[in-house]
Amino acid sequence: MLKTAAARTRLAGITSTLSNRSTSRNMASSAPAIKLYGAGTPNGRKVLAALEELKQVYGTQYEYQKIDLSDAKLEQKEPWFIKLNPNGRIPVIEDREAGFPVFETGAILAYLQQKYDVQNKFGFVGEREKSEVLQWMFWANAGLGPMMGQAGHFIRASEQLPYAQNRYIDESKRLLGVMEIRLKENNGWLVGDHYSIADLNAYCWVVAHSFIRIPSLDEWPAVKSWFEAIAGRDAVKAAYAL
Ligand SMILES: N[C@@H](CCC(=O)N[C@@H](CS)C(=O)NCC(=O)O)C(=O)O
Repeated sequence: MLKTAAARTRLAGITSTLSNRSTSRNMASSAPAIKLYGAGTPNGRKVLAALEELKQVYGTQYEYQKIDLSDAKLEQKEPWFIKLNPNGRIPVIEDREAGFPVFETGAILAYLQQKYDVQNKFGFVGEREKSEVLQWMFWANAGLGPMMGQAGHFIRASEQLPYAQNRYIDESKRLLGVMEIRLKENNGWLVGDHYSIADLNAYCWVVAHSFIRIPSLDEWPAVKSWFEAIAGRDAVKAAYAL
C-alpha cells in the first residue's frame, strides 16, 4: 500500500518508462537484424545473393535500401553513408543485433557466414578450408574484381586507350585461367567439396565477363560449368531479379 500521492506518482512514472522501453524494444526486434545498403552492381549483388542464400536455408530476414549511385545523386558519398562506410562505396550492412556496420564485400560475406550460417552450408569447419575460403576471397577481391572492373572502365571510357584495355582484359583472362586450374583440381568448387561464399564472391565478378569483350567462357570449361551451376541457384536468381 503506497502511503503518499508523491509515491504513487513516482511509481506511475517508473511503470510508464518501463512500458515505453519495452514498446521500443518490441519495435526494434520486429525490424530485421540486418539492413543492406546496396545497388544492382557486382558487389551489391554479391551481398544480396548471400542474404538470399541465408533466407532460403534459415529464413533470415533482411531489409534492403537501394543507394542511388548516379552522378546526380552520389548517395554513397553523403555524410550519413560515410559514417557507415568511410570508403563511400556500396555495399555496407548494419547488424542491428550487434550494433555495428560492416563494409567490404569480403568482410561482409565472412561476417554473415560466421554469424548466421550456423550449419556451415556456405562455409567449412576445417581449419584448412576456412583459410582457403579467405585465400580465394582475397584473391578475387584483390585480383579478379579490380581487373575486370578496370577493363570495363577503359572499354567504356570516352578516351579509348587500347593499351589499358588490353592490359586489364588480358589480366582478367589470366585470372579465369587460374580459376580453371583450381576448379579442375578441386572437383568443381573453389574450396572443399561444396559451394561456399568463396564461389559466390567470385561468381558475381565472372558474371561481368561479357561486358569486357569476353563473349563466352568456352575457353575455360570448368569455369563455365561452375558458373552455370551457381547461376541456376534459386537464391542467386532471386538476387539478380531484385
Ligand atoms: N572493395 C569494395 C568495392 C566496392 C565498390 O567498388 N562498389 C562500387 C559498386 S560495385 C561503388 O560503390 N561504386 C560507386 C563509387 O565508386 O562511388 C568491396 O568489395 O566492397
